[in-house]
Amino acid sequence: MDKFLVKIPGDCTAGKSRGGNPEETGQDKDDQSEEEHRNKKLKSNTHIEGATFLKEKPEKNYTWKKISAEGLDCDYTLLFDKTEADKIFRDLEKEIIYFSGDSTKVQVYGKWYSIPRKQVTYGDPGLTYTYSGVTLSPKPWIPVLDHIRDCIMQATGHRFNFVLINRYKDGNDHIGEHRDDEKELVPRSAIASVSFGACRDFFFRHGASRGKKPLQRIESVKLELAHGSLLLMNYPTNVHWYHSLPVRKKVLLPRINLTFRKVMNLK
Ligand SMILES: O=C(O)CCC(=O)C(=O)O
Ligand SMILES: [Mn+2]
Repeated sequence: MDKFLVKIPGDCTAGKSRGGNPEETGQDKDDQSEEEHRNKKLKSNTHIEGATFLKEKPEKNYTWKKISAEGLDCDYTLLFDKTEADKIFRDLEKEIIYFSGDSTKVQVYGKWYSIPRKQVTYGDPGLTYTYSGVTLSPKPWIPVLDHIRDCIMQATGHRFNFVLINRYKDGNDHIGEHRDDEKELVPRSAIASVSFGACRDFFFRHGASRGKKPLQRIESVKLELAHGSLLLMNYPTNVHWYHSLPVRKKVLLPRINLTFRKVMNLK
């Protein structure tokens, strides 16, 4: 398989770099109120809420790397420095309670399998998410997830109402090739993928390049998702490209990935 490695700031070996302008990412907004929020945020970091003046956290500058290919549009940055990422990782390990029992199985071609990782969803009340034949109801938001969600909002202008969390105990745990194309997702919405713990390889493969006799030879895209990183998958990435986190026997440490999504209430 032909691959190319996208060199990204703060990858598994590199140091952390900051600076730059989040406006340069050029991501589309699918919601006008988000756009307004972002414009307001840029004009001033002080706002009025009721009669109280609240000082928002100082704006951070992020160094964004654009990752693009035919039908693939992603933005990558280090969202948290090492100290903060370490603290969040510890909090997640303490606070997140993963699904057990039937919710830990997926259906593939009619057969049920245990997933090779732990999984759970958190989100706004009333939402549900069907993933590989399993309908997942979210647990209510908790402070550590609110904090990550707020930081994503600050960095990207996107507000998410749902998060799917995957915990990979070591390099044997993995996720197979798939697209995030569930019917509950708001059409054309971005997905924000935040990672903590072990740095892992992450692959994108174009749909036309899959299978024994691919229709086209489009180079795969390989990323390394670092501790504290954010990968923003913009439309139409998940229409054309499949992604996976393969087994890496040499990885001995755990990793937690959170994919923040905009989910519709289909009831
Ligand atoms: O662990 C990752 O980086 C990817 C997780 C993922 O693709 C998913 O939850 O849909
Ligand atoms: Mn996915």
